[in-house]
Amino acid sequence: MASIAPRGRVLRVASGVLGAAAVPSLASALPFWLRLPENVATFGSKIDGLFYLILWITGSIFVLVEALLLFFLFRYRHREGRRAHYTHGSNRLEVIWTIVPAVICVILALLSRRSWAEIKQNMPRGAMHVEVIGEQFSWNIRYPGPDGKLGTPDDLVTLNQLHFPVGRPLVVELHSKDVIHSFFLPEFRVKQDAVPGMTTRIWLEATRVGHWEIACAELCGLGHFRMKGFVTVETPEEFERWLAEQAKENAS
Ligand SMILES: [Cu+2]
Repeated sequence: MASIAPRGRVLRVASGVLGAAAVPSLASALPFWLRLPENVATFGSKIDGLFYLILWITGSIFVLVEALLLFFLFRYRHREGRRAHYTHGSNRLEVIWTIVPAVICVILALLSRRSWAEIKQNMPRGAMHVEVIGEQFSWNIRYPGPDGKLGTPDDLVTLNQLHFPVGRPLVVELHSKDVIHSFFLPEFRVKQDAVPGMTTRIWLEATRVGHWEIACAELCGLGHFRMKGFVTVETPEEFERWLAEQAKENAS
């Protein structure tokens, strides 16, 4: 039996493959409808690298399998006088096509482990916190008021307007009032379910100022199509000014 390469070597080889997949020329070789939208998240390139790697692996297998299917359809088509014969299959082939995908899945899991921990498990320090509550069919966004703390009487609430400063991480505490929604910011590579009765924390950080949209990516009812919000990333000064305006409006 062939010896199994040490884990370090497997990871090095796999990292090389991942690096190659992240090369923009490979991504730009895809037709425009297969390319991802612009990335404005600090961790976005890591997700894109994994995404393109998986797309190339699954895409190549798909093309190979479909080509073989067409080939066998043609090669063994019905012909007068040709008799079909019974075959049980091949145990060796069964083992190979079970083990190869399993190994690919394990390599992908090892490759994405560090990014998963960084993006999904460890919340950054010094982040601004907001609370986002999905409800049929809008996003309620709660900001800490002048005391800088969430969950106090001076909190500010906006409807469908998520503002935050560039260059500082934002932690979103996600809730839902009614059914499952999905907080989707394509340009920030964020898509997270908002589940009733649960608090889910996610974080993101913008690389530039700009305006983008929030979508709901979970079919949540008849008005799902109009459950849209807006993201505004601005300079810290502009953000403070906007927050002060909101506080004034809330007070009046
Ligand atoms: Cu929804």
